[in-house]
Amino acid sequence: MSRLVVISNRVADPRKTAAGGLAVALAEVLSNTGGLWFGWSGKIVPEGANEALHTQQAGPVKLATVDLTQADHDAYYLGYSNGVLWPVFHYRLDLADFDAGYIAGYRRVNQQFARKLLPLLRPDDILWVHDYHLIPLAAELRALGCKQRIGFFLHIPLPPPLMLAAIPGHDWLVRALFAYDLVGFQSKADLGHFAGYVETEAHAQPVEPGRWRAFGRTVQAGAFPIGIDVDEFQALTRAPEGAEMYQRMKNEYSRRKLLVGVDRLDYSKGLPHRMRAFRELLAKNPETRNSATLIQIASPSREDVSAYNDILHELESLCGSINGNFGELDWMPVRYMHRTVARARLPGLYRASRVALVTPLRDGMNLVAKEFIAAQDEADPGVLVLSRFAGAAEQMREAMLVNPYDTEGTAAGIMMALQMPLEERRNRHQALLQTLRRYDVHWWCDGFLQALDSAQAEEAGTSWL
Ligand code: GDG
Repeated sequence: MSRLVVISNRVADPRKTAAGGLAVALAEVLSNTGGLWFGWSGKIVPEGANEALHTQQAGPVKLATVDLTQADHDAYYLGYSNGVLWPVFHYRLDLADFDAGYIAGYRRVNQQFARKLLPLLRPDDILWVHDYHLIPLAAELRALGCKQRIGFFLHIPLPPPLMLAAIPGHDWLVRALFAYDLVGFQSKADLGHFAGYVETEAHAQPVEPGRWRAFGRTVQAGAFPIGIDVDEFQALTRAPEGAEMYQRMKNEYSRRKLLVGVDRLDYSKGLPHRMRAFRELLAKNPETRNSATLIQIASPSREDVSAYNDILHELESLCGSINGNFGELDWMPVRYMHRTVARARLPGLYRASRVALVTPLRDGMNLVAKEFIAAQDEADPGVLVLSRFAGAAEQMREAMLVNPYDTEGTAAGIMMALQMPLEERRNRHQALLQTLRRYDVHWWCDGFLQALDSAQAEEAGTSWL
């Protein structure tokens, strides 16, 4: 059997729990198959001291990491990945900083990754590259003679063609995708944007369904919506820490309905919009005052990117004003935490909540929506209020779908969720759980790897860069 090699910006020890969607999913995949996981160590070292390769065996998985210099980190990670690709791919052209130096650093780090990874590869390895930090990695590997199968999965959305075309060098970026044997997206909408872009901007021809020809090469692309490990998450819900958290929350909120939000503090997650909708709910429905509490966990993220500081201040000011205006001596409407909560405690919190607010302005998928459904008590389940702009909305049609830009509409959706009769809650939950089970993380992983395995071998002799 071929060995699986996973490459992503950050590498996490699969024996420990992680807080990011991608890390959680990849740890899961690799602990099942074994293999090699390659990426950045998370360390920044002085110029000239970044040649070392660190390796470590973590159960069945070998971890291999490299360090970055400050200049590389600033240009590749903060600059191009999180200052250009993240905002534009989340439809925020206004937040993008198209500094010309960033792309050079992005390309440089992808070249370094390719050069350091190549000697570790075996001829029959299958490579799976993850996310926007590493789009040109296959092209760099191919330029060095790598012949192995390489797949790419984009965890974040792909924007519509004209928005993608706003990125200086966008054609280079998309051309780089054609060095992969398979490109996977989270949703049909993202796949549609890819097809739209390559057909209009690159004059690509669809050669068969899901396969395009351009730049002298063909590429297979498909939608592979990521899922969670439902059994593992439910076991976490029943485990002592999950059960204890559930009981504590149930006791504390016995007279009130609990609403919950769990997000990285990121402008794509729509947190200020969510707070405005919650304020609208309290203002328009006096019966919710003193009877509904929103716990919002906003785990710290990318604090060295300036747009993240702005969102932090906006959110803090909104939470403060809601509590100031509506709070009473024995009740605060919002409990806001700018901290990371231990993973073992999340399922209990989800299960004790009547409503989850998952209202991103744009999101590749959103795993919190799926975790919330998995953690519910089937006899008395809570309701998921879900943004139609989360990739998850394509699959989770029985959630209470809302438009987060519409404050009144979202507040009305939250109100309906709070008042939803038991039978309707059960019916919706049952349908959602069934989909969640069918399209879980194993389905995602197996589906992608099988498609990669059968993706047609490519002609040699293409010039990559
Ligand atoms: C990217 C895409 C896509 C959050 N706060 C805490 C915590 N979390 C965990 C959640 C969940 C994960 O982090 C977040 O996953 P999401 O999917 O919601 O979002 P991103 O991090 O933006 O992930 C996303 C995903 O990749 C996978 O493809 O779905 O669209 O943006 O698992 O539970 N975990 C702990 N403490 C926290 O405070 N322990």
